[in-house]
Amino acid sequence: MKRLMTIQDISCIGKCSLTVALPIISATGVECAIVPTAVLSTHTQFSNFTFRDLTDDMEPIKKHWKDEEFKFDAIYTGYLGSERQIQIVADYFDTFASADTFKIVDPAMADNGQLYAGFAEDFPQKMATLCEKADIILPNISEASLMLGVPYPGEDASIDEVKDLLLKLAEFGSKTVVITGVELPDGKFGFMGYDTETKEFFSYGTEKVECKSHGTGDVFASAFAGALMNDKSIEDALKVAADYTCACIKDTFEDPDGVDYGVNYEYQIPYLIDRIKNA
Ligand code: PXL
Repeated sequence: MKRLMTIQDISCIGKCSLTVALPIISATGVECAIVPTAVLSTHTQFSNFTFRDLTDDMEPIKKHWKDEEFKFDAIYTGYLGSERQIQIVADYFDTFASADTFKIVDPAMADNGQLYAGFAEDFPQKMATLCEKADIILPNISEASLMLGVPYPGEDASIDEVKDLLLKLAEFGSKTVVITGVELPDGKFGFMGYDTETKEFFSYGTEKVECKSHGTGDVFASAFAGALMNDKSIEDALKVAADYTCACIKDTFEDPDGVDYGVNYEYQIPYLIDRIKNA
């Protein structure tokens, strides 16, 4: 069985970060090792959330795993709990990534042009240094523009604006750069990417469901990681992730009991597995 390490927070209620990454990645038949960066009572969309920073636990976990000589097929990072963690996560990459380890950085820190509560203004520039170590980065439009220090073009950024962001992100050095949450022609909604080796742009969209929720970026990145570890190509794994995320959003939208703080990723796990195994 492949083994993936994911480094992100535990939002105890919120259907994001580790509470979606662990079940989704495990369901795809991949061992999911976790490094929690912080424990929050809820994600930061709620008011009055508790926050316990776990930065001080990350070095000892790394040391123990190094002593045990654990190996990983992929490392996937998401929401980090402090600026100091950026260097620690970079050290995780240096310690555990071999030439065959696929490194995914989702710089989860902003939406709608705004940093999530608690991050200092210079956090995106620091996160950009972590992106330099990744094989693929998966920012949304807000995270891309904040890391680049350019004006936020809005959620309805044009294709040319997104291409411009991708070319600038490519200078960080990842082989593949992807921006999620992009409005595509014909009313579709999805991702646009750039392959720095072929120098080609690519994109894929699903129907747009008028419902935006926290955690969809984490659902997308987790499904991508799981599909990739099941030997899908990068582009196919991204498409599976987009279709699965759309199915989760639709499911939530149509569910009278759906919550407004996260999506019904649970009900759609059979669809994800079917996509990975059969298409
Ligand atoms: O990536 C979503 C996310 C993850 N972790 C925390 C968050 C959010 C989004 O708001 O607040 C703590």
